[in-house]
Amino acid sequence: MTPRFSLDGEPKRRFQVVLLGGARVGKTAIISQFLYDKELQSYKPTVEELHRGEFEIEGETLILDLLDTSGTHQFPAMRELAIKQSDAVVLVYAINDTESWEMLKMLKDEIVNQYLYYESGSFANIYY
Ligand SMILES: Nc1nc2c(ncn2[C@@H]2O[C@H](COP(=O)(O)OP(=O)(O)O)[C@@H](O)[C@H]2O)c(=O)[nH]1
Ligand SMILES: [Mg+2]
Repeated sequence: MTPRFSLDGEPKRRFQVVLLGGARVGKTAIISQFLYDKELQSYKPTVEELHRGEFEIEGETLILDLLDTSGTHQFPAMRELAIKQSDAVVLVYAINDTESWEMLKMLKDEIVNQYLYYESGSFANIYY
């Protein structure tokens, strides 16, 4: 939802992805494995944490910020802001937790409504 170019016309170098989903579905574990190659040993509830990764792509250094959230226990206003400030949303559920799948439907509707609200219907990049 954030612009692709900065004000001076330079291509964007920082992208933010937010992970949303129920509690204990593995959001923090995904970030930990992806950025640090580490498996989580013990469970510690997340409030909100930003993890930064830097990647060299075609000679350019790009920054990928991964925003870890506490999922649905978060205040709706916090979630709304996190979605608004991110370029993409990753919805996470646990395959052994039916409720966490049901929760994604609610989150998906929230995200779609928010995009439609801010972009007045012009937002077309919604993939399932
Ligand atoms: N067996 C298994 N355990 C996982 C997996 N992903 C996360 N866990 C464990 O599930 C617990 C909750 O994971 P966490 O990433 O903290 O969940 P979050 O609340 O969504 O951030 C932790 O103890 C993890 O080690 C997985 O893919 N397989
Ligand atoms: Mg967590």
